[in-house]
Amino acid sequence: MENHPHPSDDLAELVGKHLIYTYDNGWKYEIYVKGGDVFDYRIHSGIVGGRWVTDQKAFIRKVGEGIFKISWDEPTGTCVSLSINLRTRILHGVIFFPRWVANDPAKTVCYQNDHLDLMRRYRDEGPTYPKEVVDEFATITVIEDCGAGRDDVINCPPPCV
Ligand code: FER
Repeated sequence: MENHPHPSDDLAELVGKHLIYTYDNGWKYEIYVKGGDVFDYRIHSGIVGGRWVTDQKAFIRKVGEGIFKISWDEPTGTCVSLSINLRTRILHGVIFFPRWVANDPAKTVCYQNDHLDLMRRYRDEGPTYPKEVVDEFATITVIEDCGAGRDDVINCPPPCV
């Protein structure tokens, strides 16, 4: 039994939200939280700008009032964990890129859902190490409540918002 309050089940404030944010290093990203364990995203700029993904499974947790974490492992082997504060509109992301992505990011720039086998092949070919860890804060510039389960929020490559 946990001996501390455990807010992780109440995702109502996050699910259905559409966010656009810009990292302090200039990289601009967009996510739509489609459900309690799934989201869509689009990358506007940065080393993998142009990449977009729908129905990515993730661990989504509430860790405080208005504060959430989304963590996942991509078919490419890139792992990401986002901490999102909806109240202060600040996000912190940690991205763990395998070496092959850091060396040649353009290989991952696509609508990933149409290339899942290729991404897994690249992942398995590697190299994986040394990982490139990117640890950055971002400013959330847009928070829009779209409601859960929509397929029309992120449905084309960037830029198209
Ligand atoms: C993010 C940082 C990185 C993000 C996605 C990634 C959806 C994914 C990068 C990749 O797969 O190459 O904030 O938000």
